[in-house]
Amino acid sequence: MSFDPALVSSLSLKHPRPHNANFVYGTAGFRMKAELLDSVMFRVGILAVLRSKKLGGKVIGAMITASHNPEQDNGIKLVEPLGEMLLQSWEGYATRLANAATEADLVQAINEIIAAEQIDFGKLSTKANVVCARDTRPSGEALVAAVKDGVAALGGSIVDYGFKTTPHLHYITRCLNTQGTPDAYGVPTEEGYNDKLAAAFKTITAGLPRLSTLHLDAANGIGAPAFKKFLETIGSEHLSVHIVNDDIHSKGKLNSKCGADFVKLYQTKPEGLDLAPGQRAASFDGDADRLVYYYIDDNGTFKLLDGDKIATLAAGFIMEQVRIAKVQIHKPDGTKAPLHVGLVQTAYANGSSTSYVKNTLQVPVVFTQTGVKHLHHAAEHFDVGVYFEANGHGTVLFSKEATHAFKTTQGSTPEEHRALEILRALADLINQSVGDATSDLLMVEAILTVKQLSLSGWDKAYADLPSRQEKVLVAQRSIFKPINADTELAEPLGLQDKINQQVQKFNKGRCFVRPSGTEDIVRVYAEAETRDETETLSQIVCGIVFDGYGGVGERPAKFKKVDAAGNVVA
Ligand code: G16
Repeated sequence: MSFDPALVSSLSLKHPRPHNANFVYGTAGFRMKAELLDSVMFRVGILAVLRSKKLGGKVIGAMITASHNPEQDNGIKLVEPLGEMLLQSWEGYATRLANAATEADLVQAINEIIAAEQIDFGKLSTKANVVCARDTRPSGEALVAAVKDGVAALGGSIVDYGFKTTPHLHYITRCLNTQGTPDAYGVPTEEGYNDKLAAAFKTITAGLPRLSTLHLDAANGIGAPAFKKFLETIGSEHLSVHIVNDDIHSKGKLNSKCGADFVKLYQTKPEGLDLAPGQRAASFDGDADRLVYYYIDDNGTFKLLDGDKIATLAAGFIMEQVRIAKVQIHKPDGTKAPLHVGLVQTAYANGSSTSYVKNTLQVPVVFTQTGVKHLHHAAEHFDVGVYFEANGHGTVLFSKEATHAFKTTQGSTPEEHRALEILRALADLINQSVGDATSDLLMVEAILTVKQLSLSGWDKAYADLPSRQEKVLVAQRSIFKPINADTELAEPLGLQDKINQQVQKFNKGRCFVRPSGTEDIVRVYAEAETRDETETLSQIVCGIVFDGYGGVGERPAKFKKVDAAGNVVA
């Protein structure tokens, strides 16, 4: 016997599975009301041990967070050794374990995974190693205890890093797995992370005039204390950031009318921040892996610089530095080639941003399903792979060949030396393991400092098409089956035709419907030439979904009603 089923069963009895629950490993792991999660946490602890065993004892991360969701929710996602999200082929195992109906079924599920993955469980030399951390949610402490029980049930060892941002845990996991190797990523602590990013930021901005103070809305989450510590490390002479929404102790404040998701969805400033025209502002989400910027223009209009704008700023800047430094990739056959730059987006990317990337930056764009786990892998195919979701979640990946070229290229002019110095520092500044609000903020601030660019100056690159994202509450979101990188629905049959029929009535109209993988809702995204058209298209499609496909709760009055022929009747 490779593990002790009696120990698994006895510990599992401490974490009973709720009756009638159906758990699914979604866009970013398991995420739901915290009170339903105890058994899931225990079983994910088990899975983390199996994953570590499969990988010969490599460290696996377990992050307990529900990121942008309200405070009563929580969740867990597993982190691969180099900081990526859990391998997708293992998500099915997570779902299988979480739904095992009895202790006997749980033991059977573990045996199935061991057999399917040919894990040499009895091999004593491969001790399983797990690290965990959590955001500031009150439910986190008990849920961490359940994860620890799960790890203990299979004899693994776990180190608890306490309160950390999601990107911290991804960074620490990668550092632990690479230390002592040529790919060593850094010192596996929050201090190590802060030191690494601060040094890179100082290199890029050395000797340049400072930007005005940035007002940072930390969503009343873990990003607040984390960024305060970062500011202590870097020193106010290098970076001026004023943090608001930093109350992590008062109940109910996390992500409430603040944070990146709120600002992006409602296209307005968060509560708790007085924003005057000309001031610069940004928001993190609850676990500090998303970032959006914004300002009020001279006409008093709120202007959002979302993930699309961050991606285009980063891609444009890196390409410029690569051009100045004349960096080329050394191919195995001894020849040299230009760096292959690409951008990865999802269906939520504003149509104007995609046109700008293709036509002005002349960079290829790849579309994936929603979820950074999908974008990350698509970005790995480029030497410089820029990936961002419009919601502000993303990063830039440099291939090994690209970082090697940055290190070995010998510039011959002061401009070339400077561009090389910037590229080398960017490779340290930008988190290579996952989308990271702190690292992204520093990247944006560094670029704006080098270019001495204001937020309105940055915003001028292209004008967003008006867009709207709505949430529709339905009885069963699982009936909505997206295809074609989330741009269309295969099911429910007939719904896509109804959406298409409406979209073609609007100039530059685009609209899609997809079930959220993190919230119990369906998302409706609409885009059109004018704000009014966008609003109308959005409310028509929301009405179609609500009325015909299981809308629950009070029907929002703004949703429009259409007749059988697709004409708006109210
Ligand atoms: C997570 C994922 C993101 C995704 C977001 C919303 O973000 O990591 O990639 O865009 O959920 O997903 P959905 O539309 O399926 O609800 P976070 O910041 O909440 O972890």
